[in-house]
Amino acid sequence: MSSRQFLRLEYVTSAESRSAGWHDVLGAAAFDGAARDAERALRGDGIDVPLAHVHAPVLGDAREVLEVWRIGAPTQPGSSGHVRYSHGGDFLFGSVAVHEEELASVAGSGPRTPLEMATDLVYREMYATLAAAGNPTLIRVWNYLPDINLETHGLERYRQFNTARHEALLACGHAVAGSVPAASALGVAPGSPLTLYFLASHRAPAFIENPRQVSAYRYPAQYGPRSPAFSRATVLGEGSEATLFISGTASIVGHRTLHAGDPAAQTRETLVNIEALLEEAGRRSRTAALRLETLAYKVYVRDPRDLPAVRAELASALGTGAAVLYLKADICRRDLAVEIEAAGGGRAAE
Ligand code: 3EB
Repeated sequence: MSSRQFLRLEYVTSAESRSAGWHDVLGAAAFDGAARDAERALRGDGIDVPLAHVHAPVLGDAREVLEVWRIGAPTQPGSSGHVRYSHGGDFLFGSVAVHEEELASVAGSGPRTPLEMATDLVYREMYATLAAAGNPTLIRVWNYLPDINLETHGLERYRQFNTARHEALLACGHAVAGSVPAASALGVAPGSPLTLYFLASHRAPAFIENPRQVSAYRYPAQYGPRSPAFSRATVLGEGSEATLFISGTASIVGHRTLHAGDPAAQTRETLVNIEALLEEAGRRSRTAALRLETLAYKVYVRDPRDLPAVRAELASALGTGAAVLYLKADICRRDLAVEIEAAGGGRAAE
């Protein structure tokens, strides 16, 4: 086994990923219409790599519609329930998708909504996968669900999701505050399945909170009956080997939304939040190598008409060289127009 493994994130086309080879790809996510292409490329090459299909349209002129995670070491695929996963070196990547209608027909669904049942199922299957793999620590989870802001059964669907996630974590014996993974939760195309992908590591990360924000797991009850169980960021490793995972970050200070109706100002506030997380993560992982320019970004924009304003703010903060993928997705609060996540580290710039 090589002495030091790295986790590298790239946004590429499936042709680019194919020419780089699949041998050390731990997992990938495909956006919008890219999934079929990617699936065909993988099958054509006889490759078994977990591929999450995220039903969010790519905005702007990007052709890079595959998010690829490489580890620089061989990987071993597997599956468990609805989860497809790959294990390699210190890392595990998994992908799982479940249609709520699949579960709605289950007899005696009781007091739970279809989304709550789907969330319960995917979280339990994710934790079962991790338990069977020797219990690596969950460091990053991406959650995509349709109609995130729609109210059904008397509760907004994002809040239903939070309720079920919180209860599944407790049921599986996991913390719901403190040592919880970094995460994103976004609304995707109506009719698409609840889709998760996740990264876990046999090395424990540091869990990072933002001093400008109330921890999401301490949000007051006005945001829903169960608080969202995620950390603002996690960081693996130290010094030049640190890899940072920044959760979906928005224009929230304390627990309140700022700049409702002003996407440019929301983008600036979000970048201030990300800089605060970089400073915290740098302190915790003893490095100055984590900088805005060394990260790769996913930017979720609710209304595509806001793209020029959002993009202008990012260009002025990051320059034009940074890797940024823009996606159309609904943010989990109606008054939020934009949400930004990021990942990378010293090695990402290589
Ligand atoms: C926020 O700060 C914005 O529920 O997993 C960001 C990242 C948000 C993750 C989640 C929600 C989640 O509260 C929303």
